[in-house]
Amino acid sequence: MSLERTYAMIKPDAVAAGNSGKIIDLIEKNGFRIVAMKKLHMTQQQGESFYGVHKERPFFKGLVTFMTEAPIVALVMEREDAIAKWRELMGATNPANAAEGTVRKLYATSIERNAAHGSDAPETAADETRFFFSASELL
Ligand code: IDP
Ligand code: MG
Repeated sequence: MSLERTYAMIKPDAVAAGNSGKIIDLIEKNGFRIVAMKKLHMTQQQGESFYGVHKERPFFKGLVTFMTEAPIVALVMEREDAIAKWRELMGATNPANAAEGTVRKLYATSIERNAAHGSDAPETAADETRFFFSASELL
């Protein structure tokens, strides 16, 4: 058993609705240790680059507009099996399919405005962490 880190975001919809604190509480109650956290407003360039893997998808433009409309909370967090456990706690991308008690079931309002982001693999977790945090900010 070893500790793993993942990168998470509380998306603009959930921050604007005043749900950041409740989501951070869920994160801590589920055994994650917060390694780094900051609130920031993504630029258009950051949004396009962060979601570059989706640039050919029909929802890309709307997704970048959404993610840059207002501040997000960016987090790095640690526990055993953190990547899979955070994706489980977030719930399905479409809140209509998200399990009871998950972040997206509780706080998402659509497949786009779905409250949270989580890395999907160790490589993306490392890349996404580096995208927003310097090594000295990981505590
Ligand atoms: P994930 O966030 O559950 O990993 P991805 O497929 O990586 O889901 O999609 C990234 C983000 O793009 C989603 O969280 C959501 O905000 C948005 N998105 C995904 N699919 C759709 C869609 O069909 N319509 C609109 N937005 C979408
Ligand atoms: Mg994804």
